[in-house]
Amino acid sequence: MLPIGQCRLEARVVDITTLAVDAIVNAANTSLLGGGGVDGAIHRAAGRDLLRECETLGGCATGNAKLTAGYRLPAKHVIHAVGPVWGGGGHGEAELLASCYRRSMELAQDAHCVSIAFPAISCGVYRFPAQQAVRIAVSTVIATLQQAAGSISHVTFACFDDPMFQLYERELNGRQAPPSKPA
Ligand code: AR6
Repeated sequence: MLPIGQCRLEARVVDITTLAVDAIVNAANTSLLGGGGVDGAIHRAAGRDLLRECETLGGCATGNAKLTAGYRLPAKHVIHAVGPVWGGGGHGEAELLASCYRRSMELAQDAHCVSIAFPAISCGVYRFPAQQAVRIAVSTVIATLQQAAGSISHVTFACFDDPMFQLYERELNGRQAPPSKPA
């Protein structure tokens, strides 16, 4: 658990579809019409009405995000973010991934969300190297929180497995302020 101002950041091994937060982020594709991985799990859990709303959105560019309702999910909203497909690192992948986290935080703040949960966007089918992706996720969320005080007071990084959780833990712990020395 890492405090940044009034906000707490934490990593958990958890199925993101079970979280009763204000917004969960989906690792979507540009069609926004569903797929495998976390996208498939979110659409299955939310039900057909989520797809119906997504069909009205006209897709989404890589690096951007769009917000829908959560329907049958315990989460109030879904923020569909489109991460980059890893192509070796020379195609703006890092900046596009950072943009996903920034846009998702902006949309969540605009919707007055207090709590938000992210999956490891692009780290599955899109093959983004996990360690670099985790560094980008944590640093971008922290930068967003530091730039503008908003509604968000709890950020969860939802990890599907323990190796991913360990990467987030190391990244979050590495940013803890060192304990102050006694005078
Ligand atoms: N809860 C939390 N994390 C999960 C869950 C879950 N229920 N399911 C998977 N993960 P991926 P991408 C983790 O492939 O790489 C889809 O077909 C998973 O272990 O879901 O951004 C879309 O439609 C991994 O760490 O997303 C796109 O076409 C992370 O979520 C494409 O995949 C992301 O893996 C997007 O690929």
